[in-house]
Amino acid sequence: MTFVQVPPVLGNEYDDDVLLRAYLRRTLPAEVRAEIEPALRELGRLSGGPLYELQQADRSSEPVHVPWDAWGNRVDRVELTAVWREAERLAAELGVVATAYERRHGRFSRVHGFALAHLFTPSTDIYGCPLAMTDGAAGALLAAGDAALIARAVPRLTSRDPASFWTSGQWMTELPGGSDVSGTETEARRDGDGEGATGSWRLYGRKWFTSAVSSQMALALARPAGNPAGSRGLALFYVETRDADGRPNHLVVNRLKDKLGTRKLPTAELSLEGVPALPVGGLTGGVKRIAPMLNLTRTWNTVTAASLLGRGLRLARSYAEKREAFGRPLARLPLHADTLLGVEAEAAGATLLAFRLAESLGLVEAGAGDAVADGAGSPPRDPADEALLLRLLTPLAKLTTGRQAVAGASEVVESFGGAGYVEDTGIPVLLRDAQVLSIWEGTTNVLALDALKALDDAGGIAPLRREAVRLFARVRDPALAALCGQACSALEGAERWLEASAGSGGGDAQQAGARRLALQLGRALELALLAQHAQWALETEADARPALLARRFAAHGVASIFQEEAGGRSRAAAAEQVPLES
Ligand code: MFK
Repeated sequence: MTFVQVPPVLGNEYDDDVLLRAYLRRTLPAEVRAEIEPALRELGRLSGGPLYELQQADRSSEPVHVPWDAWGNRVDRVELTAVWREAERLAAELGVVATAYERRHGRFSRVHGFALAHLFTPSTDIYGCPLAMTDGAAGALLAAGDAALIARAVPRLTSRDPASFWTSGQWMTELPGGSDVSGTETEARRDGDGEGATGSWRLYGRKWFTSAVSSQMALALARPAGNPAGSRGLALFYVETRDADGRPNHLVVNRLKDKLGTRKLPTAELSLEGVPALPVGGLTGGVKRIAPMLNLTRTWNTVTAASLLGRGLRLARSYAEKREAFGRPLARLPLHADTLLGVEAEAAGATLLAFRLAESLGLVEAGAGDAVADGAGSPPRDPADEALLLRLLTPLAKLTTGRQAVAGASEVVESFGGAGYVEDTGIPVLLRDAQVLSIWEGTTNVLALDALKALDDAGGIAPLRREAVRLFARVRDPALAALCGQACSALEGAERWLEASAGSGGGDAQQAGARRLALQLGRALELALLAQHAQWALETEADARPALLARRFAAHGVASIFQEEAGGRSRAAAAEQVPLES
């Protein structure tokens, strides 16, 4: 019989996610884990089974923009793919967004919500994008404190009933810029009576990238007529995309974007032709008011990067177990096994950082201290310090994991050989979709600059140093302690560089090094988290694999900045190593 290849298969995506399960055993109180585990396991079954099958069967379909109906009416309908229609219903029923707002498990509610998202996202064709926006919109509206807007939108955004569940879009990017929104041309004009921030407004302008146009509402940046130029003159507005009769609400969908990846996601170009809008929180300071949304979507981006890496890895391992070459399954070929170990180490670092970010968000939102600590015996966390840490972790985690996802997805595709390059295996999409994670919601460079600002506000890296000390507190294994030393050197090197570059005027030199500084901080944190987790796994479960992953991650390198660039006198202690992303 002619030889045929065996396709990769997935099992229960929760049961097979060894790291996620170990992390939850380590960090969640037993009663919380017992309560949430059945739903996670059921989602794991769906994600590795029926949803994955539907995703493969629906592989080549894409959303369709229907501008006109048969009778000449402008309808701007977007017909979604089968996976997206299913994902919309399931996301509501499973409470992928709602969980964090219901707070049934206090400070653990964010870890719970993101564990759901982690399992849900890889099998739903980037439906995580509207969910991220929905979470972000609920967060931004709650932070702005407008009672009427909160009452209208938040119950819908956090509903578990598919019939009343709303998703939100985010309308920022315009032709003058996506990273730099200061040139925003959309104008807000007062509509009828009202003074100050009260009363209705209408928006006029063109939005160049809006995600996702199928949403029922959006938060948009616009410049109230008469406001000054620049980003300070922008305000944040709430809009509903359809009128009471379900027609486009004074907006036109010009076209859907023809993108490299995330092709199931209907990203649109819009013309706003007097969309009714309500100011969120005031008539200036729009960037500051949309920041909670940006930070939440960046957190989703981080979790998604870890999820896609894990999914790619499980597919690659499944294939490697069965595909034979040179007389053995690929998994038994030392070089193939070593290559996948490298991806696993990066995925593990990304996953632990993503969930540390989720922990931090949960702690800050619950306004709680951390009396129980994290199961690894580390000292408790101080709530005030946690808020500073969260502000720093958000851009660092997003940019670090975004680059890891792209590099890791490329390696996964390559591990399939030619099959990974052929569309109907369903593998190439992993790489195409991963590429967006380092672009949208702030590119690596924009987030590196955001991290610089956050470091400035926090007075330096002290919150990160305190976190590292906390993580290292119980690491006793000599090999793991050496890794902690490497992470520590990288943090100290970063600190010296920051001080030296500030001392020599900051400015261009600091900006030029910002990306490498941020990656060094992000990777140092990942290494510290890997070492902490590995110590716990050795002691509690006699499992040596996390220690192997930590060593492998460290061997890829952590440091990437040099003191000389900032005018400093000494080289960063660990700067001789080149990081994976360079
Ligand atoms: C499944 C995955 C989910 C992801 C789905 C995503 C799909 C969405 C498609 C898109 O990509 S939408 C477009 C995304 N666009 C961006 O993310 C914008 C990227 N650019 C930035 O983030 C720039 O840093 C920024 C536009 C915010 C800079 O604008 P400005 O006007 O120069 O802001 P500035 O002066 O730095 O900050 C203004 C205020 O906001 C300051 O506060 P003060 O007024 O009190 O000084 C800042 O501290 C505050 N701020 C800015 N960024 C913040 C923040 N506060 C907290 N967190 C932040 N991240």
